[in-house]
Amino acid sequence: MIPTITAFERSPDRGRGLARDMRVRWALEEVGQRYDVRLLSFSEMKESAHRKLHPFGQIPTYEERDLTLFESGAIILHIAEAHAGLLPGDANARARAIAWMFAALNTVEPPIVEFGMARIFERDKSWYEERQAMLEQRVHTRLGELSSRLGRADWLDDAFSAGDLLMVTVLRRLDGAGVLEQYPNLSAYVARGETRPAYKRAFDAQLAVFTGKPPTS
Ligand SMILES: N[C@@H](CCC(=O)N[C@@H](CS)C(=O)NCC(=O)O)C(=O)O
Repeated sequence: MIPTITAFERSPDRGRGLARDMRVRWALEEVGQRYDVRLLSFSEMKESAHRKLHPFGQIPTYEERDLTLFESGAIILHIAEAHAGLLPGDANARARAIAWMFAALNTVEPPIVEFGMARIFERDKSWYEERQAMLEQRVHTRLGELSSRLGRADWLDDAFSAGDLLMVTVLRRLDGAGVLEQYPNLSAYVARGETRPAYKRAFDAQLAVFTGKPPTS
């Protein structure tokens, strides 16, 4: 049975692959699993029919037979456990890859999201500049640490895993902020993720929703 995910009918990022359905699409493409997409308007996301799938009225969700999931990390963990390709076979390496999934969502994404949200919603506040400097510093702290750990490696723990998939999508949220560029190895890491064929297929598919034109790949 083909799973169904939900995505924005009209993504605020204009198809730049920053909405969180992108990471689920990418995971499905990596494991070679076809999927259907149900598009939702902002008002449909808040209706009770969708809240039965997602208590917070957000995207993405994932439906497969009698299973419904929300939270992109949980969805990707489920996909990675059900298919080969996103988690190593060795038990310890698998546990470390899952630790990187949590690190991406729990340690690196929060300061990046807060920094990004402030740039969108708080620019008109009198305290914007002062607070933004503090938020940017928090992002730099995490990026510096991540950059040191990655060093010259291609991926966070040997082979590409769901941990890298999530980390790349999280770092991409800094697109246009002029921050990631200060860490050449992290910029190269993101670019490495973006050149994966599965990434490109996922990106093209979500962009096609916005442009209304069929995907090129
Ligand atoms: N922690 C959740 C976050 C989900 C989330 O914030 N989704 C955004 C799109 S990327 C959304 O639906 N925003 C609309 C809203 O919150 O009303 C996850 O990783 O799935």
